[in-house]
Amino acid sequence: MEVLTATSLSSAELIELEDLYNAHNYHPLPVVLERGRGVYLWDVEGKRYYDFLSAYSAVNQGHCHPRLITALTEQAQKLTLTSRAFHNNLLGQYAAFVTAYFGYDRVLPMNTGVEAVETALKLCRKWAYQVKGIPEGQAKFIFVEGNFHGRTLGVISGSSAPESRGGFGPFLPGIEIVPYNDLNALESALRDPNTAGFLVEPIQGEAGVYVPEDGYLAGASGLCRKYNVLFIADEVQTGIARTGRLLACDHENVKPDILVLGKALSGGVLPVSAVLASDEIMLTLKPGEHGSTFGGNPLACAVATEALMIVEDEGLANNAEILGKYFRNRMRRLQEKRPDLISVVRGKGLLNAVVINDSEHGKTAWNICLNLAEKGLLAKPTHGNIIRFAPPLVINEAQMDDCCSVIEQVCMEYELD
Ligand code: IF1
Repeated sequence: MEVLTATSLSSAELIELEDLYNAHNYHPLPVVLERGRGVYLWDVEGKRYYDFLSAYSAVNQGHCHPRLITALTEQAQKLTLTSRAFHNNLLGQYAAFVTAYFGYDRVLPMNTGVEAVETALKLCRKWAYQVKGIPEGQAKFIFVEGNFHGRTLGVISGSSAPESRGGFGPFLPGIEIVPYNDLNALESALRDPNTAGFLVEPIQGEAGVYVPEDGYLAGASGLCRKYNVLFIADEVQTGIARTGRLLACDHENVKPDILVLGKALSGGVLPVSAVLASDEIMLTLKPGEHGSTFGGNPLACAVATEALMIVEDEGLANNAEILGKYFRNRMRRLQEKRPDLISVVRGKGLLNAVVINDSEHGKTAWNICLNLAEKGLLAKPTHGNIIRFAPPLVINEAQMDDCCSVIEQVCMEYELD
């Protein structure tokens, strides 16, 4: 079998190869990327783009951040994986660092975001039976409408999206779905004494960057405390400075009982996720009851430590806060000029979305993204007509100004049918 190496195949030829030999579980924009640095990506023809998706907020520190690549390559020369059958010299140091960084007693290291969410749910069940005293097998979770927590059978069991659940049944029992941003609905569900945990994204990313009203997170956290239910924050996409604070929960000074992190925890260099919680919760798990081959591997520890230090050293949360406001102001001025095209501009920090008035479900938004790509800016619609704009948090004012001008030009030129 001829081994494919870096070749001079064109974008079209590479897309054709993917189409022939890859599962068809995505519908990407017709762009084939080969290199990234900071806010920039280059395709195989050498065309440069601004990245306004950041791999769904995994590349907050910018593509191929030199400090991350150094941490990765130096550690890769020493030791990449031992499994947890033995100790390694970095896990203890990383655990001490990351628990202090976020203010928790303990961390359980995993790899992908959904593994961390599943881990949080398993922890919550253990706590429900051992600490809260819910009868074995009766523990209930509360999820919210419009949630996205990953693609495993466990979390799609709590999804309200037909495209996430269709054809994958039967599902996990014991999950009640309540409306997002509705404290009354949450409280009535919390009254069930068998409720163990409430899982929520502080801002709903995939649903279209839904920012709940001020006070929702604090209210939900207070209700969970009142009913002795664990508040589980899925900050896989909103965490690590994306929304203008280290965590989206920080905007309301809410401290989740269980914090779920992923994506930018490694700056997009390799899959690293984490669950953080108190001793009371975390120590309900005994040796052999949960784990992962790669969880807590020394390569991940080295990279994640550096990724978090970069967030602090480069003031990425503050940059996201300032340039996010700048972006929304420019987009709201654009909306005033094209109210026929743009219906809503919303977001927090550098997690933003522009909702397009779409006649055919998603055609206009898709065409706008194709035109943006033509002009060197990559963004992709979610749920048809919502364009998510989420650049790496290292973007500077000049680059943001340049990108806003591109978006304004494309939208002002766009002619609705
Ligand atoms: C895809 C969406 C975003 C997440 C939150 C957990 C996970 C994700 C809040 C699971 C992952 C990714 C998955 C990826 C595209 C992207 C995505 F469009 F799918 F929904 F960001 F909005 N919690 N989101 O956003 O993390 O297991 O993927 O590491 O599946 O297409 P993961």
